[in-house]
Amino acid sequence: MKLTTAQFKTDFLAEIKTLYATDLSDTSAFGQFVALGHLLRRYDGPNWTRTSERYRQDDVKQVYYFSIEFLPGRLLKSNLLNLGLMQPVRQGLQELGLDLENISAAEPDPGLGNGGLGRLAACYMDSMASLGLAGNGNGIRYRYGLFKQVFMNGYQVELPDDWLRNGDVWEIRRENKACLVRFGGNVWMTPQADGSLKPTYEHTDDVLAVPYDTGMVGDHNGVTNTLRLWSAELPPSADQTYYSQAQRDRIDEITKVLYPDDSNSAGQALRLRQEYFFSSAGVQSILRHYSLRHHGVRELGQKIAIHINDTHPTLVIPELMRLLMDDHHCSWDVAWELTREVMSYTNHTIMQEALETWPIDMFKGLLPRLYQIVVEIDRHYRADKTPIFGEALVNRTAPLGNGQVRMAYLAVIGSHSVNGVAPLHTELLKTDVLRDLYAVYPERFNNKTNGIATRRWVQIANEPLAALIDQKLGTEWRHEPSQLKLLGAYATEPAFLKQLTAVKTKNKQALAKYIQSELGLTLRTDAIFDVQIKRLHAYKRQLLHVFEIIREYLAIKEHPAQVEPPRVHIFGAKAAPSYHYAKSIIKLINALADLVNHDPDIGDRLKVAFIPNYGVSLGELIIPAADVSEQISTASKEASGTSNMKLMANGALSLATRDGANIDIIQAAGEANEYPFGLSAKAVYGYYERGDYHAADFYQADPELKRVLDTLIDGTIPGVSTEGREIYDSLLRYNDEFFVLADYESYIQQQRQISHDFQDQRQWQQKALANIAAAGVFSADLAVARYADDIWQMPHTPLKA
Ligand code: Z57
Repeated sequence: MKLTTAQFKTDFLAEIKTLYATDLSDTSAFGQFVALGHLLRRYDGPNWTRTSERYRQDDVKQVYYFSIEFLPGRLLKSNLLNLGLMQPVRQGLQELGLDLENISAAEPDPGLGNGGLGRLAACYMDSMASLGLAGNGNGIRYRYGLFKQVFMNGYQVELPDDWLRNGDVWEIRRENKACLVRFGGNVWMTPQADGSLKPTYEHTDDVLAVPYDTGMVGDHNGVTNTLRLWSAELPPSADQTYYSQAQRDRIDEITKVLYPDDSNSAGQALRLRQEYFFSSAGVQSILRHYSLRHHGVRELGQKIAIHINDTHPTLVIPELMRLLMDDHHCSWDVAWELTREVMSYTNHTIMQEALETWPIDMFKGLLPRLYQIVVEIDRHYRADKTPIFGEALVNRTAPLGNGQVRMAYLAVIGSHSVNGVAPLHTELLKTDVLRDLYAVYPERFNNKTNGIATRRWVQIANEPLAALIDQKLGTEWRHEPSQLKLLGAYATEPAFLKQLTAVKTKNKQALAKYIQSELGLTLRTDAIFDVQIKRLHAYKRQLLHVFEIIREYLAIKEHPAQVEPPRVHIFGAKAAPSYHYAKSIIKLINALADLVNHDPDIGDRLKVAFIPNYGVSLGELIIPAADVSEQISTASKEASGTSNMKLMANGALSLATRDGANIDIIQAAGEANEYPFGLSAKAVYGYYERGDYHAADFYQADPELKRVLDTLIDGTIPGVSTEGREIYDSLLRYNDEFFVLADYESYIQQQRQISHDFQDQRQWQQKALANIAAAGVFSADLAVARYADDIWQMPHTPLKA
C-alpha cells in the first residue's frame, strides 16, 4: 500500500490521542507499539475483508492447517514488511523522535509452541498468504505460552509466560462464531424414521469454543489470511445452569497452558481434551462456513482440504465423520470417502516416545461418540485389509491395538496423503516407523522437505545482509528466494566478500552487546561464533558440543603456547520441565561456562554463552551472528531440522551429521562448504541390527576422549558432581543411546578443521556465500507450493523454481 511519511505521522499521532487521551511524550514504548498495531490493523483491514470476500465469491478451495502449536513471533515488523510500510513508518517514527526497534522490542512474542513444529506452522502461514493461497490456520489460544526460562545457580527454572496480560493487539474475538464442544457423558444411537441413527447425549460436559482471529499478511499482494485460535469458555448460561467452581476450573484449564514437551508425548487426559477441543471446534466451523454456500456435502472434497500437523489434530478424522453422519445425514461409506479425500497428514518424528497413543479407557470416557466411530474405522480397516495383508500385519497397524488408540495409524488410514519432512525422514517412515502401513498404502507416502520464511529469517532478522544482497541483485530475491543463487557470481569479488564480513561483524556486535548486558560476558567479535540453538534433547546431542568445549579448555590449559582462533560457544535451549536428563545437561553447560569464562588462563580465547529463554525473537538476534551452525543429532533422529536452514541462509557453515535436511543442505551448498561428520543413518541402524555398539570401547581406545569424559566426575568442573556422574553413567554404564562417543572423533576432527579454515577469512566468506546462495531452495514458499500442488490440489501464484 502507498503511504507517505507525513500521512503516517498524522495517523499515528491521532491513534495515540484516541487510545490514550494524551500526547506522545506521555506514552511508553509498549503504548506506542499498541498504537502502531491498531494503525496497521486499520491499514490492513480492507485487505483482510477483501480476501475473505474474494475467497467466498470465487468459491475457491480452502486449506485448513490444524496445528496444536503456532510460533508466529512478533508481528509488527513482519506486517510492516509485507505491507510495504517499513520505510515510511521507520522514517516517520524517527521524525517523531522514536525508534522502530525500540517499539518492536516492546511487543510480546507469543510462545504458543515449543520448537520446530510450531515455528514451521508459522512459516507456512506466512507463505500461504504470500502465495495468495486460501490458507487458514487452526489452533489453540493458550492463556500462557511456553514457560519463560531463567537460570538459578545454573539450573533451569520455569516462570509463567503471561503473554496476554496487556491484551493482544492483533487478535479479533469472534464470539458470534463460537461452537460447543462436548466431552464425557453417555451417548446412544436411536433409529430414526428414515432408518438412520441419531445420537442422544446425556450428562455431557459442554465447553464453549470461542475463536480469536489474527490476520496473516501476505507479501505485497493484498492478501490477508486468517489464523484462528480457540479459547475455552463457559457455555452461554441462557438456561441459568449452575456451574461449580470445580467445573469452571475444568473448562478454564483446557486452553490455559501449552504442554512444554517437544518431540515427546505427555500422555495426559488434559492433552487429549486440548486435542479434541481445537479439532472439533475447527471442523465445526469449517462445515458451518462451507454450508453457507453449498447445499449438501457432495463437493466437500473439491472445496476444502484439512491438514493434520503431526498426530495432535488427528481427531479431525473421526470428528468430520461424526458431523457428516450425525448432522449431514451421510452414510458411513460416503462420509468415509469424503473424509479421506479431505485429510492429509504430516509426520514430524520417528522418535517412539513422540508417537501418540491413548489408553482406550481414557479415550472412551472422554469422547464416547468419537470412540464408537474409531471402533467402526478399526472394524472396516480390519475387514478390508485382513484378506489381503493377513491378520498379523493388520493387528500391528489397526487404529486400536494393545489397549490403545494409535493416533499415527489412525492419521494414515484416514488421509489420502502422508508426508515426511526431509528425504531421509520419509525414507525411514517407509522402511521403519510406518513400514507396515506403507505396504498397505504405498501411494499415500510422499516427501515435503521443510522450508523457512526468508522474509522473517533474512529480510527482517538480517537487514544488513538483505541490503547488501539488494545492492548486487536488486530486490527480486525478496519475493523469489531462489534468485539468491545468483549471488554465486560474486564469490571471486574480494570487495564483496569484505562487505559480507562487515555484515557478519555488525551482527556479531549486536549479539555481543546483548550477551554483555544479559550475562555480563564480554566477547570478541573476531572469535568464531559457534551456535547451537534448539530444544534440549538427548538425541540432539548438545553433549557432543560440550565435549568440544572441554577439549578446547584442556588444550589451552595444557598447551597455552598453541594458539587457535578465539571461540565463543553460544547455546539457546529449553528443556521440558519433566525431562530430568536434559536439565542435567543444562546445568553442565552452565557449570562449564562458569569455569571457562572465569579462568584467567583462558582469557578471551574461549567463552561459553548460554543465553536463557531461547525463542523466535532471540533467534532473530543470534542467527545472523553465527559463523558455525551445530546440527549434530544422531543420524536418523532429527526428522528435518529448520534452524539448520535459517543459519545457512544467514551465512553460517554447518557442522552437521548426515541427518534430516542436513543431507540436503550439504548437497545444495556443496560438501566443500560444510563440515559433515559422523555415523550415517545406515551405520546407526547397522549397530541396532547387530547389537554390537560398545561405547566403552571408544572411551578405552582414545586417551583424549577419556580425558574429556573424566572431567565429568573428577572435580574439574565444580558444581556438577551428581549431574556429571549421571551423564557419565548414561554413556558408559548405559551404553550411550545416541552414539555420542562413536561420533566424537570425527566431530573433533571437523572442529579442528574449522579452527584452521576460519583463519583464511577470504575462503571462509566464500563458503558463507555459497551457503547463502544455496539457501533459496529451502524457502517455505516453495515448500508450501509443493503442498498445494501435490497434496491439497489448490491454485496459487506461480513461483519460479
Ligand atoms: C517438533 O518440534 C518436531 C517433531 C515433533 O514430532 C514434535 Br511433537 C515437535 C520437530 C522435529 O523434531 C524437527 O526435526 C522438524 O524440523 C520440525 O518438527 C518441523 O518438521
